[in-house]
Amino acid sequence: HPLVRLRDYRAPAWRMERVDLSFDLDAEQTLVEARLELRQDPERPDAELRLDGSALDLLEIRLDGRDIGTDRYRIEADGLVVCGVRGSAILETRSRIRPIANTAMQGLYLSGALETGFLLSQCEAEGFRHITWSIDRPDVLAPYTVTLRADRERYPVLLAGGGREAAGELDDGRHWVRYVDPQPKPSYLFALVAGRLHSIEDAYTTAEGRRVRLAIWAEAAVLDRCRHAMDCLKAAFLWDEQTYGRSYRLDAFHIVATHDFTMGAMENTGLNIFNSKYLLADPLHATDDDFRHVLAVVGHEYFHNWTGNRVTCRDWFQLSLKEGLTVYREQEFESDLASRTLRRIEDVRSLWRTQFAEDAGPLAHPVRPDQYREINNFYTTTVYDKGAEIVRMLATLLGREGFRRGMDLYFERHDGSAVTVEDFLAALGDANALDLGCWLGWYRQAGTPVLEAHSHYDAERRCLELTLRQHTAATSGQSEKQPLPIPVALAFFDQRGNRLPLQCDDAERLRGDVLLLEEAEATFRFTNLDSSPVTSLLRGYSAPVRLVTSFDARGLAILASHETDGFNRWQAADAMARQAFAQLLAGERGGQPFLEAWICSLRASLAESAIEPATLAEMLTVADLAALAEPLAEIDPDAVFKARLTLETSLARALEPELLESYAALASASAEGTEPAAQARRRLRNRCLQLLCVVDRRHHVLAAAHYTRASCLSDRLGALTCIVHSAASAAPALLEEFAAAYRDDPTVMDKWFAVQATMPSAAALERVCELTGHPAFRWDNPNKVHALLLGLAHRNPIVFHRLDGEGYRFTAAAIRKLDAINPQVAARLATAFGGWQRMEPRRRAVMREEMRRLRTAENLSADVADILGRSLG
Ligand code: DPP
Ligand code: ZN
Repeated sequence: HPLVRLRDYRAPAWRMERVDLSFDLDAEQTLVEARLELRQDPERPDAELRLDGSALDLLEIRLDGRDIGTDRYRIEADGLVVCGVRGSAILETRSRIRPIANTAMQGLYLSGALETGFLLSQCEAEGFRHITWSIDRPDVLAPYTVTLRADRERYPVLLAGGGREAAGELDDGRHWVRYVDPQPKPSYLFALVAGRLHSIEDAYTTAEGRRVRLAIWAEAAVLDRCRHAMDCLKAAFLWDEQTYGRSYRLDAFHIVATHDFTMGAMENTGLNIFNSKYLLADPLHATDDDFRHVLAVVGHEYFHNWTGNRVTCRDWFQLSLKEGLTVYREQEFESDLASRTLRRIEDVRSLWRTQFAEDAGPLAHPVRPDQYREINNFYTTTVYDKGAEIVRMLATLLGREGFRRGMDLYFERHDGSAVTVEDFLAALGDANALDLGCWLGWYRQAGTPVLEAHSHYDAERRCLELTLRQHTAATSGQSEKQPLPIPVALAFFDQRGNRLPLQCDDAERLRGDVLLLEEAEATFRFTNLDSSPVTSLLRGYSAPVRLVTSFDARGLAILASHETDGFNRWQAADAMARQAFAQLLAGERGGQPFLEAWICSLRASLAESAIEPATLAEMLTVADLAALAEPLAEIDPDAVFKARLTLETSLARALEPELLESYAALASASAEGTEPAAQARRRLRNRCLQLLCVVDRRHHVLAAAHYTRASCLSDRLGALTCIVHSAASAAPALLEEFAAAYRDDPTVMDKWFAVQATMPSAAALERVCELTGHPAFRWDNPNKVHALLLGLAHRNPIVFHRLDGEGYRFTAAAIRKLDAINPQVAARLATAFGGWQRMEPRRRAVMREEMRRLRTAENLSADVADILGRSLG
């Protein structure tokens, strides 16, 4: 694929002003008629009319109502050029596509078996060109009329975005339905679904007085599991009205669940399509985490209605404009409805282990990339999660009301158009009489800024000088880095854990509890402090930076017990654990002040009645291997594993009686409902059980009983994980029993695969290899591949990085096999090699060799070639 550059952007020479589509649907072959009303930019009279399209079998083509011959058009690899057209044109095409052969799942494809499955589409980012000829770019918006025709028996339900306008029967057992979506939209938001689906229905009356029909569609067998999603959907409608004053403006909102989806979900206007794992939830088939993920993703896709659909992106470089912003909105939605602290801890954990790693490796790119070869490879944690962090910082800077004013102006100015990150910053700035120009740096600059903090207390003058310094290391293609605006939320505590005043000499720069660092280095003086305070920095994780400071065990222990910001309380405990880990890794002998302080704090927290159980559960969860390895200059996975095991075992051993006591005290949690408080208690109880299983095999009996008595999947899976991951003798039998019980449940079987893929033992590789032949495993199903193969490559470092290289070879072979089926998924798997440069030399060499070999494979997709090319540099 050619390189596409942001700086080469030009507005389209031709636009589609209306799109009329009609489909004769069938899994084996579908006929697509497209009628496009096209208009040329009068400033560019010489621009040829070029339409995007690939793998389309063109049957007929008419220009302004007349057939045209091959002398008037030519078909290229990925497009169709019509010659000699000026001003305006009506182009009609008729083409044939083969949904059943579409294993890449972009465009129109089949979910499930030929006889029983259903047809659905996925168009973001460039899937529409696999359905018909069009101008397939996000800055071309048009109203759509869509007519669907199909056999009534085989495809009783026919859905598309917009309002259902008419329907009827055809004489040969077929029927038709017509949808009109009058609100201009880009082609990536087009969607259709056809098949035997069933729905649950509800309604929501908006603040603007519109009654919206809500429907969730799924296979009959799982319909009951859609209730939670329906509740979440109504909550999302309400939340966006209350928080942003934004209502839905169409008459119907449909969601369809499928097991066969490359992404998590898709926000098509009026017809969202969801991966089942983010939609279906009941206590027997979904974990508590699943319940929260459904809430978050249903919210996310709904919020795209305003941030993404009504205001869309000018080009794909601006992807974070909709994704970063919508992830931020989703985070706040979940935080308001469930646990704010838990969501924040989870987001930051994932940012550290995944985004920081991406930003430190050869695949690093700015939140707004400046070039790409394959846009599908830019649906990354950087674009999504770092993008969300930028929006969060802006919201912190502007305050609740200022941010809302800015968003109001953004919607007011840009509803119905395709815009850029600059437009977003301008709206937020203009609404608050601020120039936010320097914030563009966060979108343009790759790499994680390091924030160094040093403080000096002057007892005589009762003041503290805090020096903050920032720098960002060079990343590939970007050697010069600028200082960025960094909001640092902070608090001071005394030795007994009481809050101390926060009075800054430079009052201008302290707003509430937030200091804004704008330059490479600045020193701030805080006064009126009777003693040297314990400083709590980056409260709520106010900026996505790597904090470097001289930690002391005493200070961290005070924060881990007394910080009133739940996130920073957790962060203090995590920092102690990381310091202890570093000492263990370095093989330091003698006293272990951090380890002791950490255990002591957790013992006290376990005894505390006021602490939120979810926060406590997270404090008891040691960072995973990837998160612990991430800050290291050179990684030896076996050494990291060993040090982590020692750390966790030390904790579990020291707290065994307390863990047993808490476990027993929380006994009733299993049978409680799914509201956040009950979920949090179960989380804590499962956490206690996991630590107990680490410390002593005696406790496997407890885990076995936990499994048997479980009245929800969270507990059952929690127990299964404990047993399998601690290699208890009961593991094989229990795994078999679990598989027999959930054989027909794809979403639960995914978890069964994942538990085995993440077994902390080198032998997991042979097991995973064997599981690729299990009847429930399918190479053509992205969820199965995620659970088993990405589970191993991305979430099981000691197996992926086996010193004998077998983990790499197995994964490389899997990439080759998958690439022929679904290149997007294969490319995701290939990013596991992205961290090669920081591995110790032996593994580094093998990884590079494996990538080089893979690169020479025949028929490599553009997706995988792009990842390998950038990884190797
Ligand atoms: N469907 C994906 C998401 O919502 C891409 N837009 O993030
Ligand atoms: Zn999204």
